Amino acid sequence: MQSSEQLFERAVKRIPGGVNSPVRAFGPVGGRPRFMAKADAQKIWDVDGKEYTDYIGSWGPMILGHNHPKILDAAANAAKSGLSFGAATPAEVEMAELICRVVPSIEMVRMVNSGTEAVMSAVRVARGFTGRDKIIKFEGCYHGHCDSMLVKAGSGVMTSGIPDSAGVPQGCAQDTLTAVYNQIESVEKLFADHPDQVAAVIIEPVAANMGVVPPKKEFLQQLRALCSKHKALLIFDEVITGFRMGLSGAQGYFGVTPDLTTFGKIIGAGMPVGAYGGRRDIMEMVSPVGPVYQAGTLSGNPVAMAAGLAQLRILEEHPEIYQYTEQLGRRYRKGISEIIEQTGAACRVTGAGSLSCLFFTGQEVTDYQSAKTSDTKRFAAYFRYMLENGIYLAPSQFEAIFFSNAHTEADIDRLLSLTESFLSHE
Ligand code: KE4
Repeated sequence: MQSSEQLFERAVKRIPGGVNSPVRAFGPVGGRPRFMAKADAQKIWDVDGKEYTDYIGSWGPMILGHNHPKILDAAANAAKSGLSFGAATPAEVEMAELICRVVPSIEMVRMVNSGTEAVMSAVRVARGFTGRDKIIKFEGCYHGHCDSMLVKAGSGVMTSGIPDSAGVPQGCAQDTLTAVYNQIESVEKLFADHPDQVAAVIIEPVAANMGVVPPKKEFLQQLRALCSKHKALLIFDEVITGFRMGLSGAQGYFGVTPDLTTFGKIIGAGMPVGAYGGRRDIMEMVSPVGPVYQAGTLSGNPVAMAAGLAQLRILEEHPEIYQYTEQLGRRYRKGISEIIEQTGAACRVTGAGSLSCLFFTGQEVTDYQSAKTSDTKRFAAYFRYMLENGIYLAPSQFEAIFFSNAHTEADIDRLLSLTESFLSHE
């Protein structure tokens, strides 16, 4: 097999940046991406045969680790009966019933093929249900790449959004308003400035795309109350937190009930799956029952459903997995706090459950602006040091560390000792 170098030389000629998703390109950390050949449990091997402990886990889906035998068997057996029919199948009913059983806020759910598709559809349903156009999102939260979510805060004078990507028309961006994470006042102001115009507020209940920024105490509860007061829908984007913070996700962990929820990642166990769901009266707006159109050739794909169901059934049968993965997260955060104390390093550690982040800044991180005070050059040096020592972290300061049921306490302790070595000598 060719080396990562050789493969990358070929890839860049035929794929933009040589990758099929930008974050994989190692842009912020320098060097060239490793091309991966195989993974198992908490390990991953590149095409050059180098072994790493994997703390990306495909960006969240691998909460049970890679190659769980029951998941592989389920997908393989389903594949033998046919890869896709474009017709209703029993597995889709099983999946819908399971999600509705374990996530109390969800009375109906529609399967799609990615988190982006789930968010795009949920936003459309919210607009169709309320008859309103504006959506409030939070600076630093990422909700996939649909046009209305690729919008950043307008300059101080502008309250409506400005495109955060070429190709997003102002006509679209202007209906997306941006608030500040953990600052309820910023949301109150947007509602006041746009009375009866806001269809929904969408939030990552634990922000994990600006590094990991948990919600301040009561913030989610305040957001819930504000949406109810203004008759706007509250959308929890649980593409990362869903089935990771617990069976009923962050909404169960924090005890806050959204009107709509989006899922991805874990519900597909590594196969392309997304979903959106919520209150029955809202979801019955969706075609073919209601006037909001949404469709997909491979939605509810039988192989993807089989893999996702296998993973969710294991999580439902073994909820102790959540105590274990949270304990790994706490072990990591406690260890890092002690290392920061001992070394005096200008770092902050954040996290919730099995999600964590090491910020290379001395400031407390509570939102996007404070996250951006991180020294990304220091992070890049840390990333390269860890990679050389067989630790595969997200190649960006503004992502998460994902702990899984396959990681061990010894893995965490090695992650901590290597981090201490780096911070002691940087
Ligand atoms: P996908 O379309 O990538 O399946 O999901 C989009 C999405 C939606 N909502 C949240 C909260 C998300 O984190 C994501 C995607 N997460 C990134 C990682 N931070 C995916 C990795 C990538 O873009 O390659």
